Amino acid sequence: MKTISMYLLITLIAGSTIMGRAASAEDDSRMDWWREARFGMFIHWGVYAVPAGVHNGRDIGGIGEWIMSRAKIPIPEYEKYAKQFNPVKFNAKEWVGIAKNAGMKYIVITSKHHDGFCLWDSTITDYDFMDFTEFKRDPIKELADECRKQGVKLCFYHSIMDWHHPDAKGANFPKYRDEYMIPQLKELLTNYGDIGVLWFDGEWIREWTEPQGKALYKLLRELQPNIIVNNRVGKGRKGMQGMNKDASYAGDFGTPEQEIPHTGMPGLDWESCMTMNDTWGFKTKDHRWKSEEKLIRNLIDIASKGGNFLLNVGPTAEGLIPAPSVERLQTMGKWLEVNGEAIYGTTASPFKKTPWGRCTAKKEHLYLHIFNWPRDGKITVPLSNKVKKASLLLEGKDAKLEIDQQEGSVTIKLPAEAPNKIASVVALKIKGELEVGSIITKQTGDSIELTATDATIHGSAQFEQPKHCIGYWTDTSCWVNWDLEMTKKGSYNVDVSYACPADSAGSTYEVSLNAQKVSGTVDSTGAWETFKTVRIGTVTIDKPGKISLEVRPTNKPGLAVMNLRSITLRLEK
Ligand code: FHN
Repeated sequence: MKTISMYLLITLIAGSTIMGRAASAEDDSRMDWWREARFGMFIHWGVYAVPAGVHNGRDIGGIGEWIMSRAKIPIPEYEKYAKQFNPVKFNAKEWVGIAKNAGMKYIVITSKHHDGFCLWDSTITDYDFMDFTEFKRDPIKELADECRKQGVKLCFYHSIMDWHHPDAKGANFPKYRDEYMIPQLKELLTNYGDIGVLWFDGEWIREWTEPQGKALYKLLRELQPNIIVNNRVGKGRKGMQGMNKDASYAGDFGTPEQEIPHTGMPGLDWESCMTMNDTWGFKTKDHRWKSEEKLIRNLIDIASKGGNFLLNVGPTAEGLIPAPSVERLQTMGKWLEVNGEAIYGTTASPFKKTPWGRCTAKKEHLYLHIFNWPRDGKITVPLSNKVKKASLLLEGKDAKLEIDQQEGSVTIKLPAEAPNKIASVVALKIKGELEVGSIITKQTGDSIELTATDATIHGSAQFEQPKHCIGYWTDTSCWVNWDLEMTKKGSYNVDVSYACPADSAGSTYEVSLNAQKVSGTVDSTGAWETFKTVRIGTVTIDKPGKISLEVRPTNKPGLAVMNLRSITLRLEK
């Protein structure tokens, strides 16, 4: 066995930075299949499927694959579960078929999870199926062959943290890394054909550092130049769950886990991984399955923000993908059979706001995924392009839809009933370069409410979904505005709805429209979640028409300016 010195590698690449997005166009084309795929299957399968959440008759809380740590099971005792791991019902053809029929284009399987058990026949350890169990098969080899046959990309999850290996902690870590982990990764990248992605995890241990991650990334690309590697090869998780926005991390894509970042990660590749119930590894007693509606809408939501969806299954110790997972995947596959063109190879929505659902884009097409079927039978999008054709994607023959094209907007007339209650897709074929306008909030009564959802944020603040506010407003150069249309002249009170805890209070800001300005001071409301409305002044509208209202911070003594929920202009009586 040849040992590679990581220190040598680190020295060689010292100072170089591997960005979150590949540098050259040629290098970037490596990502093409992955960006086209949009949907993959995560498989968490290992010894933990044997206890399946129950140890010594006790239900162990938390995620199933952590049972060894959560129940503090000593290695020799855990190895007894490994000895029993005999998945006689494992059938690679069936697993790959389930993924393929679900419309998933790649499979990421746990070659080794934190418990250290290896799913492939490794010559570097006996702690694998072939040497340690009665099973005496190499499921990774069987999956690799089957994936090739069925045209699904095989990818490996691999845990840097290892609870089984004696050297994987403390001062001996370099020995584990150089004599165990790296040779094992070499096996995985040389014996199983082309591998799509190496998906690292367990990188948070203190022994692992960003320079080691960068060196490892380089080595993997030498072994398989086209391989794609997630950001957890380095310390990519820091900050917002795997989304390091400074893009100076090793790896090719960000890995938000169990969440969909509200604004996606513009300019970066990312993939949300998610469980179907509350565990990654199989647990007999976890029946909290997400609905088909939730899963399909998550896939759409992620695509509309420019990301991939890696949806997990946790097969049993016998080697079966649980029936509730299979049923959900079948439904997703059926939805994709009809609507797949609106997901595969698409990019993020060009619209800021889509109250009826979500939007994806691809070349000359925009796809409107309608979640909330409109009662008035139409939806309007702020689009200036000529629409050559509008149609509803249907099983069999798509239905052509009538449109009303005005300057800067297109209204699409819809049938009374949604063809699919979860999400129906309208495809718009447009002419020329995309020209999207902004949402204009129109006054309909004596007041006009400008909500956080409709705001345009200039800078790093973010829309926060559960609180429905503009938050993370830590930078005073960041400002927000709304485009609005006033229909009545008069004097209007300016009411601001916001939240701010005591330790961040005291910021000042200006609300301006036309040439008028009113200013406010942010007092404590008690918490970031406790909203109150205050009146900060009056402005005059001399004539009806379109205007822009802006909010700009002028001073920020605390952590952030405020959580801004809305601004309302109320006509004075
Ligand atoms: O600890 C693991 C967990 O068991 C699971 O594998 C997930 C999947 O992304 N990753 C880790 C936590 O971030």
